[in-house]
Amino acid sequence: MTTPRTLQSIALLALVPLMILLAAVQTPAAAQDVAASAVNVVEVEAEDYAFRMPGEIPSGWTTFQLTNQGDEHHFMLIARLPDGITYDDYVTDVAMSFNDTWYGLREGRIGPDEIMPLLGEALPEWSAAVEYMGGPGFLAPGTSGTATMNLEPGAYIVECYMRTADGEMHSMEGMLDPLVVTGERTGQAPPAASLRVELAEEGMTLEGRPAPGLNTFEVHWVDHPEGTFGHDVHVVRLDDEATTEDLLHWINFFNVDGFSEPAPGTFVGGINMMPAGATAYFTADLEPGPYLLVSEYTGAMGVLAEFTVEGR
Ligand SMILES: [Cu+2]
Repeated sequence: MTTPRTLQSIALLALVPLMILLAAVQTPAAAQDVAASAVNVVEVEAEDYAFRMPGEIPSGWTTFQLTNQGDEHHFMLIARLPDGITYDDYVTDVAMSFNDTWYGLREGRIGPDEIMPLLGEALPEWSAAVEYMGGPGFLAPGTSGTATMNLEPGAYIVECYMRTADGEMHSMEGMLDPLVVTGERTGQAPPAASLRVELAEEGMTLEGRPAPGLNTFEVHWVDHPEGTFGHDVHVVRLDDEATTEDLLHWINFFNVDGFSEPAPGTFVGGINMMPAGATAYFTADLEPGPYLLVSEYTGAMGVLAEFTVEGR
């Protein structure tokens, strides 16, 4: 499959400031696991526009089960804040700066090539040390999926930045919440996976054959494309009339008509970006038929893979 060249958008370079310290996964804390085989599932309900979830969870391997009870697609990006930085700092200094920049783009006051310099001036230095740590990817209304990541204790935020029909980011409408990860350990082991996705600068690969029903994907971030925000991965079944180009246009945040309903297909699972070197997991419930794996980040070629689920 060919990725349209038109999608090598320089606009996506805008997010470089936040990429700089998407570095190694942190060294595990010394705390003892409380129960070697426990499964720690954090149930999260997404509505238009709010997350319903606990405000405090243990650390270690954690499975987030996101169920979309709204009428729009939602996702849940998790990010660890640098030491000493609070939720309020993030809202005021990062989320609002992005929102101002988004308004400028949406209203035609700035072009995509102006975003990076503007954000570079607007964002505080500490924003480069925010660590994006996964979370369930896009899920269509009525669907549910999990993402499993190894989280260290700390102050986190969760957010969804899909956009409403009026062009407001869901994060600004209520889908931006604090989350505390405590020193207590979950004791959960990483799940078994029959499929493996590698996300690298040169593209995305899928090993294994997805089957009808629930599939567990292991995802490994080899590296992120230079000068980009970084990869995530989402499973989507395209609508009959939609093309791959429609999908890549929609999933580029800096296309003003993207990231909002109607989506060009049904997203059924995925995981948001993580640091290079990280490994994490997501599940997707699949029916027979053709699917695409797509990364939100379209600043580099080749971030697509396709597969077909054969009938039983
Ligand atoms: Cu949302």
